[in-house]
Amino acid sequence: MKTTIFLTIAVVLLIRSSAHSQNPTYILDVNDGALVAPNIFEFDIEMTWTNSGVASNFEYAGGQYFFNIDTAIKNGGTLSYIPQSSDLPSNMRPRGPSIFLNTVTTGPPGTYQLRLAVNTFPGAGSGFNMPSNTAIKIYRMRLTTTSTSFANVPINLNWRNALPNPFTKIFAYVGTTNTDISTPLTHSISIPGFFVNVPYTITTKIGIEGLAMNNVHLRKDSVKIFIRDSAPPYQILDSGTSMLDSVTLTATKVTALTPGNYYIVIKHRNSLETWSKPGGEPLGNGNYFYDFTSSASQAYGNNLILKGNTYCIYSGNINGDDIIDAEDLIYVDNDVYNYAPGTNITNLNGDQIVDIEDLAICEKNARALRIVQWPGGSLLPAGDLTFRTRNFNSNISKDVGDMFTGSKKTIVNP
Ligand SMILES: [Ca+2]
Ligand SMILES: [Ca+2]
Repeated sequence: MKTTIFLTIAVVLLIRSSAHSQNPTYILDVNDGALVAPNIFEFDIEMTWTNSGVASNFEYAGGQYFFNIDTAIKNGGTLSYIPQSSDLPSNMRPRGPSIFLNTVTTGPPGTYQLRLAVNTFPGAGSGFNMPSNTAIKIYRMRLTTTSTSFANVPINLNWRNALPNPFTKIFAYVGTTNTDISTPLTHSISIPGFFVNVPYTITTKIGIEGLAMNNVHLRKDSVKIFIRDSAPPYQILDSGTSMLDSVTLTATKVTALTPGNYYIVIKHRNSLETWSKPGGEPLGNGNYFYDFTSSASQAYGNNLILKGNTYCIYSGNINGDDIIDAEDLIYVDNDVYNYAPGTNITNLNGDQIVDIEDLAICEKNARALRIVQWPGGSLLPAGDLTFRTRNFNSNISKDVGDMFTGSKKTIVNP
């Protein structure tokens, strides 16, 4: 009997102790970094409650948030650190954003502190109830330099998590007690590489078979330049339309992608989509030049044709899919028959009319069944179709040996 009473008391104490002393746990993360201008960088500070069901609640009482960053990013200008949006009610937001130059006693030489001081504690019962497993934005912060751009060096953003003061601390009402629940091991920075990227220019030199004559183009034309991941599924990470100069044969694309290997992919309105050579190109270290005209091997699968001294991408892909075949040839043939003007997409050589010269280019490539060469194998990803010039009904068999007698295809989405 005595033992039973003792055990009962022990269990009751254990339950009471458990219910009242379990701290909430959380992840405090920096993410969604974005260079919104060459001299403006923004990022989110987010908190997520991670032990719902163990801790009965997470009543956020307040927090102070401190980072170190490399001073060199200011690029000769002066930095400012300004809060943007927050999910917290205004009285719960950290205050007094400021920048402090570290000394030998406060931090590593050559670093600034980014500071956000604690809010006024609201009192138990008046704190902010964190939802379970849902990221709450403490603040989106904006870092600006008065220089025209940041220096292209790593920002080296790191949490200040330990002495010397000041460092990051999080408080919650546990029961009714305002409690330091800080766990530096769950403070993270989730911005891959976390470089401040000054935009840089990719210049591509491109020959287009139909337009090329004596190593220049008969006229200017626009091309689309895609920057794609070098790893499967080779996602499009950036893209743009650029005018291709008829003399220099160059077109440019400005990007701020983080340093890494990427494929450069060219699409022209009536030519075959062409990828840069296997392995991808090391972008992100300043301006970059890529020459599709210097060698067949500059294109994935050597998918270029020499015209004069210029390697060119194949012309004659009228419907914008991944092959030059009878479907394309039928369109050129129809327009030749109708004396279509040079503004037509079937005009491959850029002169004033669709005629036998255009037909000859398309027929040569259709007979060879020129197809897009890329690292993923045969067919391009379905998503690429959104960039196609036209979509055609493909339910009609391709009759290579009898190209001129095929029936005209149905335009599904002209
Ligand atoms: Ca085609
Ligand atoms: Ca023509």
